[in-house]
Amino acid sequence: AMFTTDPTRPAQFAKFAREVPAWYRSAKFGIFIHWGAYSVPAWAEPIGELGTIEKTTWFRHNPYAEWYANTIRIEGSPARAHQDEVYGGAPYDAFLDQWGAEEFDADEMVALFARTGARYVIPTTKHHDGITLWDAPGTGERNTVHRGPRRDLIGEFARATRAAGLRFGVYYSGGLDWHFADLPPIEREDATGKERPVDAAFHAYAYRHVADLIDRYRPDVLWNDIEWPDAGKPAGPGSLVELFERYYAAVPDGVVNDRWGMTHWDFRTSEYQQGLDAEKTDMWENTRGIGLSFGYNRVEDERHYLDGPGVLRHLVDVVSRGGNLLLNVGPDAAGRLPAQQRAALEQVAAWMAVNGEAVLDSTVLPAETAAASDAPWVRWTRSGERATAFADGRGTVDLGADTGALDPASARTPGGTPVAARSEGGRIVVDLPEGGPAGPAAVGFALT
Ligand code: FUL
Repeated sequence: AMFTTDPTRPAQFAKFAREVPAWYRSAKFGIFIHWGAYSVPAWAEPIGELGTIEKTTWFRHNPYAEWYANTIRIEGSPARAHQDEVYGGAPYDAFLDQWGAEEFDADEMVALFARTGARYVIPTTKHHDGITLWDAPGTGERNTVHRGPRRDLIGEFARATRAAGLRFGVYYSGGLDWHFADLPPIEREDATGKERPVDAAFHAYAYRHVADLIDRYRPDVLWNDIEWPDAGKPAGPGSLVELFERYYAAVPDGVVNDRWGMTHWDFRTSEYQQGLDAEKTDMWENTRGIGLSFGYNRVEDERHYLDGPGVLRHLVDVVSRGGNLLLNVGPDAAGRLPAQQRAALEQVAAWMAVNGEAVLDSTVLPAETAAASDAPWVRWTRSGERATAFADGRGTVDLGADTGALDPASARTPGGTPVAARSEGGRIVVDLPEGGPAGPAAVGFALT
């Protein structure tokens, strides 16, 4: 079960099957950063979570602000009307020049990430708009080093992340590039070939980019998006097989995600409510924004954003089921984290300073020992010889365990303070304390 071998993968990728490196398996929490020219208009309709909305509606009213360059090309879409009204229908690339990043301080931003307990950080190096955040080969001037910010933003993130003691990964859109090929906008789900570049020329272009990212930044995670150009998949010189060889030679304990088509992966991914089948597999990562978008969306407010306790319930839920959470932030064009996102991360940081040891490096507690429930909201993790319950709410809460499995006398907070847990009819209950950092209450029990 520790191996990612899958018999349906093509033979040329079988040799990459390996144990998931321990650092990634136990990391549990990472931060994703979507930052681009789309952070200038920063506009989308916050209609709901991916996986809950029918696709034609989704694309026309796309809540992902980083999809702006696609949404404004859909005739009659509200985004097109917004672009016409506010920007006079200006070309998308004008946003690259308006993207100043003048307040961006990688060390300051990463310091907040580190305080949340996150173990890895992954910025977008090229999203679907094709603009690279480093001086990528073959992009000419269309990157952040030559236009807009005039900085190697990936280099700044990489240095700051590693200086803070965190792992550094890269996101790269190998499946979509709206600049490389002039293809129709995506309006429905069946984007295969017609809207997605699949040919040898795009493979060669994307290959050079990812190889350059590997050589320059030695990323601990290679997080490709959507797909990989089909022309690159057969074995041979300059193929995707060689790209993976190059990657593992450069970063032996690196990991790659599962969005390279049916080729190779170290872990599976789910996104909001989409792809939840991935969560039945051995190693998976859920990703979502704090709100309903990855790129900053100025339309969003507290109705769309999770607050700190909301983020923490999601983190604990994912971790209790064996996954990692890759929580996204979307800086504004100046390079600041929007206030609601910053506030949520500060609440996460305050809670994790006290309770993080029962989340990070934890494993799944067998359901025979204690069971999760939604009413009351209770989740469990295992850390060495301790089982920890996370419970939301106030007053007397049934933790879903009986006294035959766990001893209420052993109940402690993660900090070691005894908790008055007791038996009610053989079930362990606690009276949740008032106060303390906002977020689920954590109560640990000795495993014997
Ligand atoms: C999706 C992309 O289309 C979104 O814009 C975002 O990057 C997300 C993480 O992956 O597939």
